[in-house]
Amino acid sequence: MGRVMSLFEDDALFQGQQQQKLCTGAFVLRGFAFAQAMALHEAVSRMTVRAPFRNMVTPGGFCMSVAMTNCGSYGWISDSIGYRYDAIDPQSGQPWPRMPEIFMALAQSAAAATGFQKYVPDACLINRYDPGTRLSMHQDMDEHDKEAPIVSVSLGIPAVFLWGGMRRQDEHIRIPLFHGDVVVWGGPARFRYHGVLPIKEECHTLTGRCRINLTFRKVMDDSQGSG
Ligand code: MD3
Ligand code: FE
Repeated sequence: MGRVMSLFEDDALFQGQQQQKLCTGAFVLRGFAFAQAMALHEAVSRMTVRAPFRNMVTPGGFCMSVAMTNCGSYGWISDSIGYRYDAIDPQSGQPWPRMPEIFMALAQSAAAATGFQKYVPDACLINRYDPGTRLSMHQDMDEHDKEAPIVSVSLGIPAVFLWGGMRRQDEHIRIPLFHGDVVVWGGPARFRYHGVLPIKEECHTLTGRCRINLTFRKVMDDSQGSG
């Protein structure tokens, strides 16, 4: 067992898949998306023709270093007014590209492998990290559905993920995330603070000099319908 592995509460095998349990509801599935990575990346390339990556501005007036876009019924946006989900891409005035079937299938199989059945995400935020970019510690609170997990998929060059507690000042651990890794964040784990350290300069055969992260979310809870 390496030092990183020893931080985990529990390691287990589920249908031959190495599964690291971070805490209740949070699981790292190493290489779960490896076989589909090229198809996922091609789907990202296609959707970014209509909805290009862009650097959004925070309500505090800062330009985010991570470039973002979305697909699905809703997309996460930030501007001078605040953070929210919207069905329309403000840059094009059009709905976000639809979620590709291969995205939905991967998110659902990762959720099912960690005990979250009937997961139907309605949003996928796509983050592009160029060398030196980072994501400061934050909580994901903008989704109306607080029960559904968030599923994240890492593609391309590696990142160091910071996994904290329920308060910003709580201790955090560092978790390396590599090409093909999938993480499922459900239950109480979903509201922990987290972030990404500045990305090191590296090159990956599929993505080049960047990391792409897909995060699947369920924005609307079932009582609200999908508009
Ligand atoms: C833990 N993205 O988009 S993915 C984000 O690597 C975000 O792009 C990071 O944090 C990235 O909001 C981390 C893993 C992740 C996503 C959502 C979470 C971890 C989470 C929500 C709650 C707890
Ligand atoms: Fe987040």
